Amino acid sequence: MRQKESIESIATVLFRAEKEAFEVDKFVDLYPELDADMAYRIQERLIALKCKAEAAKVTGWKLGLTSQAKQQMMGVHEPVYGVLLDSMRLSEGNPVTLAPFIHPKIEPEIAFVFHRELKGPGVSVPEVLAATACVMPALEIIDSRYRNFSFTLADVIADNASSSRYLLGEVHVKPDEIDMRLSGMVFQKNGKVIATSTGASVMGHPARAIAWMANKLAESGQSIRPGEIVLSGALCEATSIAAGDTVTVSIDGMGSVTVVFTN
Ligand code: 0L1
Ligand code: MG
Repeated sequence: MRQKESIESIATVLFRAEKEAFEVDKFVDLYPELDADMAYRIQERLIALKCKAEAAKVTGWKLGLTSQAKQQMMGVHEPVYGVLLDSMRLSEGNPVTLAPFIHPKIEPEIAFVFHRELKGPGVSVPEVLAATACVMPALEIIDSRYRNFSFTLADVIADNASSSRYLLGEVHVKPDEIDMRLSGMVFQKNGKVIATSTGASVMGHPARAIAWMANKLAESGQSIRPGEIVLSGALCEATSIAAGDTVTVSIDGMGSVTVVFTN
């Protein structure tokens, strides 16, 4: 009973923090029982609140903490997942106001779109690729609701893996047309290259992150459904954004996607 009440109150605070753009302190100190399993239940409740308030629909999933560096920093050996809603998707070409955000950062990713259900357990990289309709470059805006992006694993899961908004590129590539591990990525801010990497920086292959997620989702009876979009994890560290910034990700063989920020 106490856990149900804790889930409801944490989800409600995180929902309000995003809507009203204020920071909160991490919850683990107040709720010692908060672990990863409970955090995924909070995330489900938070998503239900957002869907109701925004008349939004679930359109896919995102992975976070896919790089070794981030996992080591958090002292964990697994990524995390969050949920994407149609209300989080932005279109390339429209300037994005920073008004709704707390302390946004942006990161480049490879997005997958699925034409077949992926249901664990036992999902492998070849199965992910066989179920993939196409891949494309993506920019994810993350905006943790926690003060100074300071959180534990359970806190960040509850906060829907810091998700906020995302944009997709327009060139859609079939997964058998490229070797994503070797796809070179250039990340630019205001015309300057701020990072480079390849698809292999996401757990050796972005599809490996998605296989992990399909298998993890199976633990709660969920799956990746046909038509869903999945952001497979950051290709380099996220960078902060300010009004006037222009950010572009270009990925070899997949084209690019650009976003401009305003006040
Ligand atoms: O999409 C991400 O990689 C974010 C995962 C959560 C951790 C963070 O906010 O840095
Ligand atoms: Mg991300």
